[in-house]
Amino acid sequence: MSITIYTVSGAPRGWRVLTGLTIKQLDFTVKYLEVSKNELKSDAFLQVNPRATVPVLQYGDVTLRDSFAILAWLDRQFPARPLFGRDSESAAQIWQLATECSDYLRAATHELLSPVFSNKYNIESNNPQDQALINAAETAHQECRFLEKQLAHTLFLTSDLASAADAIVYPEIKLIERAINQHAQIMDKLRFTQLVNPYPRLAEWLNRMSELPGMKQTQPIHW
Ligand SMILES: N[C@@H](CCC(=O)N[C@@H](CS)C(=O)NCC(=O)O)C(=O)O
Repeated sequence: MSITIYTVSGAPRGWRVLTGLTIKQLDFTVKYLEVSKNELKSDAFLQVNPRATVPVLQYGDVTLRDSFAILAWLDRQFPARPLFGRDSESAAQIWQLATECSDYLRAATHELLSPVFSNKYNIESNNPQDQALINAAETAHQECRFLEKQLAHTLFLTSDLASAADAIVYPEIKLIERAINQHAQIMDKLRFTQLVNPYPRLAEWLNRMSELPGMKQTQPIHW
């Protein structure tokens, strides 16, 4: 039996799962769907996931949607290299950071990066939409500061081993890095000139994560 993941290239929640699988060093196949071709709403995919969202995991008779559910299932099904720690304390620390990221960092990067990637801003105009962008950037900075502190004593976010928390945060920071590289002017105005300054530990962590074996395979196909 093999693991198949349905996702959209660059979709952060799908990328969480690809990262989790890579941390666990499991083999998997990816089926990329295209939003522009309405493939999430196709009859075939709605049979797989009536919510029309990615990621979805298929493994034999098992079909699962939702990035957290998939990561939790993977950890029970394949206990080696645990994503949720080996004891109650570390499991709670990992869940805490993972759900915080899902609640706060995901929202902040979405608010910040959607207009940036689609060039929908005019930062000089002082219109309310751009004020929303400035606010989103400030929230993203707040979350980056939080993660920078989190990395003060450990190689990964909750310990010296990569966990589900790292899998969930990784796509968000990669997307911020991508925006810094591709949309330097606007990101510079939003005080994201580079990641390494003012977030040196976060930048180092990003490299450490990117260098895990197999991680390149998780990169969005169009990058
Ligand atoms: N709670 C779900 C949310 C899934 C979700 O919203 N995925 C996004 C991609 S990151 C999606 O499929 N969006 C397509 C849409 O909503 O039309 C999870 O964590 O997997």
